[in-house]
Amino acid sequence: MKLYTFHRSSASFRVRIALNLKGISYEALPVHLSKDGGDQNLAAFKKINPQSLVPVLIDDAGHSMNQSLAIMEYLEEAYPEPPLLPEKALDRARVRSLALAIACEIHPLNNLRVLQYLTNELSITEDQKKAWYKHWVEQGLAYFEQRLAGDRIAGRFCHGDSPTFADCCLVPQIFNAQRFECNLSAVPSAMRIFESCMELEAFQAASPARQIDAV
Ligand SMILES: N[C@@H](CCC(=O)N[C@@H](CS)C(=O)NCC(=O)O)C(=O)O
Repeated sequence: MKLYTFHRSSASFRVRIALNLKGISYEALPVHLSKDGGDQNLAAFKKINPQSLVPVLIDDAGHSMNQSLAIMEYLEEAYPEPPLLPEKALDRARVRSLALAIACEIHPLNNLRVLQYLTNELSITEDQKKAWYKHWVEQGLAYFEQRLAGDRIAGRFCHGDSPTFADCCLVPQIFNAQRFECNLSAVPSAMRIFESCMELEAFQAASPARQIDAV
């Protein structure tokens, strides 16, 4: 398999974790998002994903797919072991809901192109940009924390004792939150789970610093 990825891209990070947890080897094809206008905006990459976003996975048979959660669903169906979704329908809904709380409600507001638009088109300052970022991350993670505490599902990870899609989404979001110096003291359950995940090689190997395009 081949994965178009960027070391700091949290959506790519989710897929890297899922691939590693499932033991699927892949070739990383780095797309430099922040270099001179961004390689994602080059005509050559637009042919691969007209949305100009990573990740994009090319499977063994050459099929191309984008959207990290859709890629993870594909991996789950095509490579069911080990499962990254629980068995029961209700539990699967919970895990997907936690994953989407990050992928749909936090991440899109703080994506590179959104931050660039705020700076370049709306002329906000660096401090205002950081305030925007922190606001949406801290608010989104507070909701996530409430769900974790309220649902009272025991275990080392978001749902029991094995990692799921929810953990694949949580860990990259915490990395980004740390990079932007968000206050994480209000999310102790999320941080406990983050630490548990980071004990696993699958998560460590997927982290930005371990990627071939890390600088
Ligand atoms: N919903 C998409 C989001 C993909 C996405 O936003 N990728 C970011 C990196 S994390 C990107 O390529 N950004 C390029 C840009 O903003 O120009 C997914 O989950 O795959």
